[in-house]
Amino acid sequence: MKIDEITISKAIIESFTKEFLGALDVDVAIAGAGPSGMAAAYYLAKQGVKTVIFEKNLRVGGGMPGGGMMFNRIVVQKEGKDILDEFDVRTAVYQKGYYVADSLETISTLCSKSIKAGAKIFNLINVEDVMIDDANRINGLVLNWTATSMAKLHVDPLSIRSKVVIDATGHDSEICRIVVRKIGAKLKTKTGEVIGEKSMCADAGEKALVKNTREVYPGLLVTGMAANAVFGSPRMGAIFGGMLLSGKKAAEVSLGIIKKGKLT
Ligand code: 48F
Repeated sequence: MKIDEITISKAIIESFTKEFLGALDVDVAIAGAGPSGMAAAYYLAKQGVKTVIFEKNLRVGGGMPGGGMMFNRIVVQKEGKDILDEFDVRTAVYQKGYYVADSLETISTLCSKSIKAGAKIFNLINVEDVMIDDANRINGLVLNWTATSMAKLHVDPLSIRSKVVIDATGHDSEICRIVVRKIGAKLKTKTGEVIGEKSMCADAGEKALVKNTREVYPGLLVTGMAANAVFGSPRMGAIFGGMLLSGKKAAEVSLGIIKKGKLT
């Protein structure tokens, strides 16, 4: 068989376009393909929930591949290890209660398993705004190519609709900041604003993370480091159990919102 370049181009364009069209109206749209966003996507997709992630970078993974200060290892506690076991990611006991994993094995497995469970992940797409209904409830995302934003080209975006949006954008909590800035909305935080993360305290940060994983504005959930940043809790560095547990909880909360919506 002689390989034809145009057939390759058609295969890519048609396959991508079909998948992108399928992502225009979903149950859950997640901004950010870091560990928390991909864990959330995995647990949602596994339950048959139509889930899509938009990631602005070329590669998925957020802060996980870098491990701690570029030593590509992550640490998890017992609860995190249980999740890694479920994903079939290998861990080694370092000492009682501390488990070490390869950050690249972990992130590539999270990515692979969430896609195989049915989640769609689109990289190189920046979430630049949210979509709102008449009551200012968030009901979708506004997207543009990252390259367009980087080049500061004046190109209008496209929009997708979703029942739930999850901000999984990490330390910057970009989606929550957009909501405060553009809708003038009050978040369900003490100040109504993004409070901002506190300095490193791994124990307190990990403990606060799952509690902070919740609906912060109608239609908008926070997960991962974005949750601690929004609610003013500490950062925790290269311990990642909380990120996985937070993603799992974000999936459960989303599911609850979707089910409630179906009843009304
Ligand atoms: O930062 P990130 O890994 O967030 P996370 O899931 O995990 C945090 C840890 O990596 C680490 C930590 C552990 O203790 O503190 O920082 O909470 O992943 C966030 C992803 O969101 C993408 C960003 O490129 C990254 O891959 N992202 C950020 N803003 C946008 C976005 C945006 N506007 N549109 C699309 N993707």
